[in-house]
Amino acid sequence: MTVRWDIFCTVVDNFGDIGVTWRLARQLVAEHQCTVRLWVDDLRAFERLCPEIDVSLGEQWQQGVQVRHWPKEWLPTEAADVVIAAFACQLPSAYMDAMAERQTTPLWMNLDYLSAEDWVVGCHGLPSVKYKHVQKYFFFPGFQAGTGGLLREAGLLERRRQFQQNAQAQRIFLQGLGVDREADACLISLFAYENAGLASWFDAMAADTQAFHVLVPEGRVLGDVERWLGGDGLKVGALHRRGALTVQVLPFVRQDQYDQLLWCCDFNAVRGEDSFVRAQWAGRPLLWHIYQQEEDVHLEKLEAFLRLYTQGLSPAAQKAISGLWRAWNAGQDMTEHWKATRQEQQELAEHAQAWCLEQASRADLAAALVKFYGNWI
Ligand code: TRH
Repeated sequence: MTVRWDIFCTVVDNFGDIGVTWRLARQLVAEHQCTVRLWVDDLRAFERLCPEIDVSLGEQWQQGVQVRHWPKEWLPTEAADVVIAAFACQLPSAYMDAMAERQTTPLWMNLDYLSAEDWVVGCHGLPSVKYKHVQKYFFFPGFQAGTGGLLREAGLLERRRQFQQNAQAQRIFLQGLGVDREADACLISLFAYENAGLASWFDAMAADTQAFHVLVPEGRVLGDVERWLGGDGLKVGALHRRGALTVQVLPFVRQDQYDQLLWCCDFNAVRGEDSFVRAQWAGRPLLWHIYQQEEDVHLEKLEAFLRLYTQGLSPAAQKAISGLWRAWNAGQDMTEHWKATRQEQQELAEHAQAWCLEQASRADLAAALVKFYGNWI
């Protein structure tokens, strides 16, 4: 008998909530033979990542996952064996009753936000609140032993390695997006929130002797890019050249294509949670724009990650990458930090590979969830 899972996702903003839950749902089906319903309240956000989604349907199958539109008026539904509330979303009260009424009590978990902070290890797997006799548990993704790990599909790194070794496959992929890569240009992807530091970073690249080609998928940072270009209307595909820098806006691609984009690039600027993890699996140096939270709590998360990530780097490389990330997240001048990062690029590139392998030596998040359930029953 397959285990039935219900994953609940409310799209708060952006694409991280649906990005993470969609990835998890597919993996549970493909690799663990689970039966998965994914309840999503905003199918339009989902459609951006997976264009096959029909936003008019209450129920549809996508890649083996039963996708359910989470209606405002909840209809009576039988609870599953395992229930995941992603990012502390509130389940419908009638569904919680259904959980409590089940003959076999389901395992109820909150899939939390990703953080490298130390306290995560102590809290992962602990009981949280109870509804009637149904106990909820905290499940924390993370980078350290003792956490729930990171989402990583089976064979991902092998697929990535093959793609990165295949210049022809990369060329075809990029051409499909309208990108012609010049042989000596450093290719950079840029996915970020609005950022006041962008102009100084672009200035630094434009003034360099090395050529840069920055690919910007449509999104929130485009306003800053447009301002830097002097109000040149940005059209998808068009090339904008300033000195050594070429800027090109890309369409927002489907989620699996975004991986390939990261794999093609020498350096990836990413944000939030899911793209941040995917850039790590790309094995290339990265720049993280963390999701801003009230009272600057995100800055502690940034520092916690930097502490882990920069271990083993030379002091110069450590200083360069930490300085770059801090400046980017404060919207400050990037010029000197970018220069320093360029100087350390060889070491940072090797380090990105080593970090990726170290993280991949741990159990992935889907496997850890399945194991948690196995231990629990
Ligand atoms: O969109 P985000 O900023 O999401 C954020 C964060 O997850 C944040 O932690 C959370 O609190 C907030 O949402 C609500 O960044 P993230 O997490 O990287 O998600 C983006 C998703 O979009 C990811 O799955 C990759 C995908 N993507 C594509 O599919 N195609 C694209 O072209 C791009 C640029 C991204």
